[in-house]
Amino acid sequence: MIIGTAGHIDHGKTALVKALTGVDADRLAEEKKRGITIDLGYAYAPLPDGSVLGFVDVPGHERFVHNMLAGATGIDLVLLVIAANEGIMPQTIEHLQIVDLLGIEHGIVALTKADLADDDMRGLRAAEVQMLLAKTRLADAPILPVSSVTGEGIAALQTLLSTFHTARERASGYPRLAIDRSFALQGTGLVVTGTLFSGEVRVDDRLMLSPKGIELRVRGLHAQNREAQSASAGERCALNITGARLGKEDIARGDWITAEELHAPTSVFDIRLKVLPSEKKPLKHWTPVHVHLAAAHAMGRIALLEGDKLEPGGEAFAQVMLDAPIGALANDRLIIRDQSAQWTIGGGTVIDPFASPRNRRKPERLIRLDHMVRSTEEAARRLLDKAPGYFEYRPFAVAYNLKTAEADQLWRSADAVIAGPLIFGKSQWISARQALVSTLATHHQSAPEQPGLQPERLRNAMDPRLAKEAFAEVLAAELKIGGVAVDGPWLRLPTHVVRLSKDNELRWRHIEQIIRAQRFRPPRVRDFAEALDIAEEDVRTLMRRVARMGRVIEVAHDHFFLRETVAEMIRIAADIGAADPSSEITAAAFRDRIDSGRKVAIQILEFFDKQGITIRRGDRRRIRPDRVSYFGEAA
Ligand SMILES: Nc1nc2c(ncn2[C@@H]2O[C@H](COP(=O)(O)OP(=O)(O)O)[C@@H](O)[C@H]2O)c(=O)[nH]1
Ligand SMILES: [Mg+2]
Repeated sequence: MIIGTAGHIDHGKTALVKALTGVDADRLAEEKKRGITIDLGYAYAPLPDGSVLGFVDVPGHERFVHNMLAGATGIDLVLLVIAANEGIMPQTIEHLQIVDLLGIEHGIVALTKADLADDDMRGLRAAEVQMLLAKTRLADAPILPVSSVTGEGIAALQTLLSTFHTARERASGYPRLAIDRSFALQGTGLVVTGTLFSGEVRVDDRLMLSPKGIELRVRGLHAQNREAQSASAGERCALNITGARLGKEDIARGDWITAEELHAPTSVFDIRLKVLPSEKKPLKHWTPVHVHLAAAHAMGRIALLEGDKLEPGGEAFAQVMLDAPIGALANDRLIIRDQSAQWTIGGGTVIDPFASPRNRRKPERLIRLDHMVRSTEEAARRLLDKAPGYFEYRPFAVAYNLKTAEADQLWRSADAVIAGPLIFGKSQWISARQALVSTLATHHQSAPEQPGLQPERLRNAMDPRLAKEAFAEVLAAELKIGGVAVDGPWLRLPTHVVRLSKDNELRWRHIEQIIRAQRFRPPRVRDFAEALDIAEEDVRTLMRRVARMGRVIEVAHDHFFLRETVAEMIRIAADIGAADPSSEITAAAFRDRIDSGRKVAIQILEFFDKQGITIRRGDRRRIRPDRVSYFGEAA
């Protein structure tokens, strides 16, 4: 278990840690000289049962709240120190607010310097403290008078601490350690210390310095101040690390050491934000702030997602936009302080670590965030059950720090369908596929002359409309089982054949008779338009439709031949070639055989060239025997 001190400067935090552990946590020369704590201090106390209590001693001066914050994340229990002679002071309140915003649930209040207070004073302090704690998570925290000078209450406090055993929520998942200190040791090399937030670290593990993304290996480790082969979530660790591209200057407080899988730097993330009730003014949209997350500290802005301001004591979804990326995952706690780093505005919990400023205030986005403000299982279930019913599963697994096996287990129990990079709720998947097929069916019914719909048109016609990636997966699944067929650029149901409308069917029958009778010399579109007294454009559209049905071929512009006539003309060309000593097909011979004009004969031969039925070199043209039945059987 890790215990952190909190409280106003000079109230006896460091003296109390020394009384409990024998260790003077003020380690810097300047700290010793000035008698104040500036940076974090660490101390350990072995317990009779063999376990070890770890202490993080923090500075109480308002100027060093950023250091206090780096120490306060990752603690299990807060030792709130209040001097009995002075009582509640500004940083007592700020530290308590921070601890409460960080979600730390266990605490003990040490009324220090008890030797300087009589019974009346102690009673008064205890009453004041109870009032202060009343609205926080620590409302029921025990209050204990202690003195580091006389030793009063120290043994009682030790006993109380040893009875606290808190279980870590995140023993599972990949390892993630928040670095609060780094240094180089002669003969050992690089050492980092910090709290392991999740998972396990073992000697020889290959991990990553994040967000910088530098690979490293664990050469050795200490857990709770003892040499060990492995450390688990909730323990303070010192890791001896090495990496080909890793130098001391690469490592800073606030960096993470993580499994490669969790290395996912982010500078835009959505949070559930609480503004402290003690704030004087509402928090405005786009306020510049300092953001503290685990041991990291960054500058950025707060975009409010619900309304343009958030009243003191209020809570809402917000988006954090940082100047530089950090490592943040779902459920991480963060504290925001004002731009000049003078006071704490509020804090919150990361909901979606990989957000985007695009459409951030859209209702769908807020609903999605609302689904995600829950346990991992519940979030997954809601995202899969409720519209749109699909999401990218890899970022989700990273956000919630799920190992592959843990994620697979979750998807199995949610009865979900994995499709490419997406995961769909079963019923959402089924209904999306049905919607795609039925949308096509509806289209065919209302437009029997159309060959089908192009993919993007189909996507837009669907209700509800799927996002592009989701549509692609649903379509791929239908194509695979043959639920949908492709015709060039068109999608259609496999049963769909282009049919002419009644009017067009009548017109076509009339035209067909003429084309058939004229055989090698069919009239052109313009001729039919005149004969039938309809617009040229309408004849052209009709003929193209009939062409798509495979009944006629547009040999030259606006000049359609029956399919079987084209097949017959290919046979004629083949005959000419066969009869010629050098297999040559001349335009003159071809014209004679089809009894047509020279211009038309040449157009037909050029059409054959384009289709690869004949090959033309210079003036010589030959048939390709393998293409003779390209247009089917002759009449
Ligand atoms: N009389 C008395 N003085 C104390 C006690 N604990 C600490 N002090 C003194 O208070 C001053 C500040 O103590 P320190 O532990 O550095 O406070 P911190 O700033 O909260 O870490 C020092 O001069 C200590 O000697 C106590 O229990 N009784
Ligand atoms: Mg101190």
